[in-house]
Amino acid sequence: MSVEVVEQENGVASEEVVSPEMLIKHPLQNMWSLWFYKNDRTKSWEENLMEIVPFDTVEDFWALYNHLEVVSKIPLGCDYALFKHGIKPMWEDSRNKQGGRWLLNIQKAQRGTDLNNYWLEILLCMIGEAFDEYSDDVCGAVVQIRNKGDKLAVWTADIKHQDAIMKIGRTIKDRLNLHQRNVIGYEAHTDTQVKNTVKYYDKGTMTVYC
Ligand code: MGP
Repeated sequence: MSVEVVEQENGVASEEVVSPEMLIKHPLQNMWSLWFYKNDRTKSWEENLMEIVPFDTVEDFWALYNHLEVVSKIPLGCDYALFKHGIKPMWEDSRNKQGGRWLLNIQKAQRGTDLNNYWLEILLCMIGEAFDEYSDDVCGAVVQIRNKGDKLAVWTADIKHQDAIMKIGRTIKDRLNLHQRNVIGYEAHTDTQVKNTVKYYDKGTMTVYC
């Protein structure tokens, strides 16, 4: 127990007993940053990318999450991204350069039903380090609101780390409890930049081709 001095309405200071749990926030293993991509055609892609705020406790995560618009309500063409603090949500960052992403295409009808839950579950997987010994391979996650269909992606550090990639992909699939119709595929950022070539593919049981 600790004692905190509080000032009462009449201006008189008095002491109140506060339990330690009320004072200590619960630390996360990593510090994370939330980013917003604003779809402003007068600016370059990089200029549209804004870091909102870093956080490293459970309480600060929820304060931020509850303060923000849910993803299904942000404007078309915009993104949210959550990355480990210090990694920018872009291909060019040195910690993304060798990597790729698990990509989940969301059907239009799912924006109103599944998208917010999927994004929250991915956020919780990330800050909760749900990928066991492979959590270090996770760089971040992105959700994109698009007319042609929304997209969710988890970015990993290295396309050569096949065990990490498969564990991360399976965990996403399990935690999101994906419908059979939601197929996820892994692609290298170098391929995304020139146009999508899927390297690992999920067909019920996740099989690999590359
Ligand atoms: P996008 O926003 O990831 O997907 O990329 P969208 O809008 O669905 O378009 P599509 O091309 O996948 O059909 C759109 C464009 O944003 C890309 O073609 C790039 O010009 C730019 N862009 C996206 N990312 C993730 C990056 C990045 O990491 N770095 C740079 N320099 N440009 C990027």
